[in-house]
Amino acid sequence: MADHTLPSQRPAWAALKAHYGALRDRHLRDLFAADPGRGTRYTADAVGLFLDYSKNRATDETLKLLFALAGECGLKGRIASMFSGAKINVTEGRAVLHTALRAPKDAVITVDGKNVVPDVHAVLDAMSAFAERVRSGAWKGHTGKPIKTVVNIGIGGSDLGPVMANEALRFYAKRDLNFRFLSNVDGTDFAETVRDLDPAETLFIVCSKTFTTQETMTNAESARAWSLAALKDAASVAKHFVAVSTNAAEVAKFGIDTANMFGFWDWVGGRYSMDSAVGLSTVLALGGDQFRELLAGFRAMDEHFRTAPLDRNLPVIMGLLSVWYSSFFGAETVAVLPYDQYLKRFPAYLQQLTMESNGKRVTLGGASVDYQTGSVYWGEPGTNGQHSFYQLIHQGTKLIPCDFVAFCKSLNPVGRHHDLLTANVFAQAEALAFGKTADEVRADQAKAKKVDEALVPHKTFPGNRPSNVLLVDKLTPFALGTLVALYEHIVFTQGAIWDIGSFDQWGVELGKVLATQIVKELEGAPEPERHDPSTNALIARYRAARK
Ligand code: G6Q
Repeated sequence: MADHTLPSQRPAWAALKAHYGALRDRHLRDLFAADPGRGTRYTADAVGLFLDYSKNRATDETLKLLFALAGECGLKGRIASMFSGAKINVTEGRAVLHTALRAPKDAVITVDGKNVVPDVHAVLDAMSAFAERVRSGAWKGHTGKPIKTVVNIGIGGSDLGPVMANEALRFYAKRDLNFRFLSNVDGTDFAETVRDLDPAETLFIVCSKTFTTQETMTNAESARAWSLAALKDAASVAKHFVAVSTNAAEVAKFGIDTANMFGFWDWVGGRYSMDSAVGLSTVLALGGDQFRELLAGFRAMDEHFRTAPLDRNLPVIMGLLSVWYSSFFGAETVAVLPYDQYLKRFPAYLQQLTMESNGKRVTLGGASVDYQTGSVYWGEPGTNGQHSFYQLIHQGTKLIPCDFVAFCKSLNPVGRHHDLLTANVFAQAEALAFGKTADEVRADQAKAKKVDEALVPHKTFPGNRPSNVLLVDKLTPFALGTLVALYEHIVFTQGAIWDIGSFDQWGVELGKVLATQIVKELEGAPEPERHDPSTNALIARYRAARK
């Protein structure tokens, strides 16, 4: 029998609550003054990522209690369970094995008695071979021209990872192949995506695990019509459309040759799928070898997460600290601030990974939680964000823990740019933690001979705002793999402590069902009102406007 004791009923939780009372009013300035060694002691280094977590509102006692909570919640056992292929996605009765997508060829991971690793590698090999043909120009479109533009049609987990990876690894990509990503059911997305493309040189990847998602299938059908209008031959579909899916029957029905279908499995969740066949656009951009480098990065972090002691385990440390802020300090958000322009879509990618996974209000056993769970993850690349929302993080009334991601080396060294960029990371983390006291403001004023007491409160920075700094040598496919896997396992750690199901997403269902009904009411003959008064009135107004 699974133990469904609420984590809030566990001894370590009670101890943390008491400890929170004692620590709440202690300032990071005092914590550093009392323990200068924390600046180098509260660090961890693994698989090329260096984590400085010293600017967190935590002490040795906090960490001891958090690790005790992890022990009481069975974190280690849960990690082992995930890696073993156990069906830990209980509400869907599925294994959670994105880690198998990057397992080495000789690994054995069984689901329902079958080793899944050979199938993973067979798909990888097929993707690499296909990518090689497209990249070399050997794959020809219907009129004999090579492919110039690849359009990935997908949404959610079948879009956000590929988009993020396309941006993040652009430096390594084949530049004469263009990539576009079509996701929104808004016709504008379709129109703007294809407006200047030549159908004879365009390859569509219809990327959908289920091959039934309304947005993706609507876009795919419009793309097929657009392509056929120019190429005028049903046989052209096989040259200009390939599929990424688990649903061969629907793929064939659409007219795609199932020889050009790249499969994956029900044990890969959408938001954990960028390193499965969903990454086909990434393989096309990078080639098979560099995609394997990305997978090696994921795998290195997997091994670290699975084997490192909890107190040196990056995802565990970061996951536990985020629980500390969310469930004890009541912090509602986490800002992820990558100081690398290539990572501009990383926060958007993490939004889905974190919030679809841990936006849950009942435990695995179905009991309502009595603590805060998943945080709102958000962010923008630095330094742009500094000139926008950082004000609120520094001087607003909300506590917003920040994750800074920085690189020691730039992929595009230009003059002093990189030192300036990196100076800003360190400066922001320092300012957030230590702030500026009223006396320091007064001293500045005295020095400048511009004493103005009225301005002092406005210019005071309270500080005591926590952050992590992740420092990486440089952004490579391997490094990106480690970073994504880091956050996957942070999410896992949080979910394990909160005892919630991180791998289902029932919350997206209701809106989908209602939309399917409402679209009929928008397009068909008038029907009797069947919704609440607000929805009925909106439907009537839209119908009247469309007449
Ligand atoms: C991810 C979600 C969701 C999913 C999309 C696309 O974890 O389940 O974002 O990826 O709804 O689904 P399909 O790939 O089936 O089209």
